[in-house]
Amino acid sequence: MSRTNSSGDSDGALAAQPIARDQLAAAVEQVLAATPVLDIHTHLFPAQFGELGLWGIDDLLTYHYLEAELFRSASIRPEEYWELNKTQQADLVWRTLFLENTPISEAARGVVAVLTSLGLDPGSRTLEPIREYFRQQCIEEYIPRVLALAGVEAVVMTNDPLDPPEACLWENGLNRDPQFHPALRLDRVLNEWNTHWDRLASQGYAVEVDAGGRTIAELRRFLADWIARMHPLYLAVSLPDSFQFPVTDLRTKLLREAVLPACQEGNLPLALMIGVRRQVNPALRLAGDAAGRADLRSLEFLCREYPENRFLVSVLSRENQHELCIYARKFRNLMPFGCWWFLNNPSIVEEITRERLEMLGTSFIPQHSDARILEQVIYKWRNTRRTIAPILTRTYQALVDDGRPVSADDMRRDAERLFRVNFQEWMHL
Ligand code: RAT
Ligand code: ZN
Repeated sequence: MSRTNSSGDSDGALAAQPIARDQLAAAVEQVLAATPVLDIHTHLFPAQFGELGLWGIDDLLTYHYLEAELFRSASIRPEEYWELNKTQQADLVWRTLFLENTPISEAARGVVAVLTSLGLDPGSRTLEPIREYFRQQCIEEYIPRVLALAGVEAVVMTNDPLDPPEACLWENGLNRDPQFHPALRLDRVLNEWNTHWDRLASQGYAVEVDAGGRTIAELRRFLADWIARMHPLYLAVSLPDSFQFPVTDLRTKLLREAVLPACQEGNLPLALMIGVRRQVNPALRLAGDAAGRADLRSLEFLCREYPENRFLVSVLSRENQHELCIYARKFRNLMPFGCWWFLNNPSIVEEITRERLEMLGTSFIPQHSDARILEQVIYKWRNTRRTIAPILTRTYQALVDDGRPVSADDMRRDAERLFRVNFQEWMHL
């Protein structure tokens, strides 16, 4: 969006005029609707990734957020559910959460919003007409259409070099899709070394289970090779609530001696997603993870002792949010982002976003979608805009009441920082 358009200076002058207090809400909504998003963490893939990319009604309904809800409202046991094929699973989720119950949870309402925005009937008794719609879509054309509907200009993927099908695609060479930026995910390296070091070995790196011998040099070589192959925007890892750094453990060694130097060398940020308690109920598979409060003094140490590194940070526990803002005020190499996973509900997004605006102005990244299924960007970004609009409006109203008028230009600059520019500048894009 430019300040002036074909009608020239007068529009530019108008955009710089104070907006009347009672017009602020409408103006904020307009600006947020018109500001495209750069979605900095998703699990989406472009068409050329084939079956790794999830989309359509059956994937939407078997999203793990909904599976967790299914087991609360249906009598089926997880073991029985996993025996069903995907169509049967989706039918069961639909019947249970959308027909026998009112779909009011955030994840269920999201499916309703997606169907509505695609012109489909969210009250359909059967999924067949909905499935028929998705069968007719050509994925290459459908992806940009969905992103446009969501007001998303591009997304960042989650790319795992130790996932064999994905690694194989990268090794065979991929055409870069400008709407899908890579991010090199290191969970298997940093959290599951014991069970994954041999995958590095099978890619030709002389690493050892106890990280002895040439492991560190070889891990550096592995990272350098994958950075050269993927051109990721950042390296990333999710970490447990028990994460401590530095301590005498393998993760500290791998982070300190390989990952942090690799980030420095490539001038790449490291995204830390802290506070997940993986598999508290393994029977639920992907839906079996939980959250816990972390000790953010480890983050303080990282930001202070590694001033040349940049850290994009999301914390999963609601209780950690305030400290995260405080640390962001101390360390400019720390960029808080998103209201992650269990936090991505309007009530909590509102609380966190208000806190961040109050403490950090517009110098943070308010949200990422974490979409796993393509169409989720539609509802996740719609809900984000809907939640943030009144918060920004109240903020501007307070500013006006305190004597500083607010213009459309101000709003646009703020929205662009929040939805795109903070990330782009952080990435040195
Ligand atoms: O939000 C989610 O879908 C989680 O399952 C995780 O993927 C989490 O976002 C992560 O990236 O680890
Ligand atoms: Zn994620």
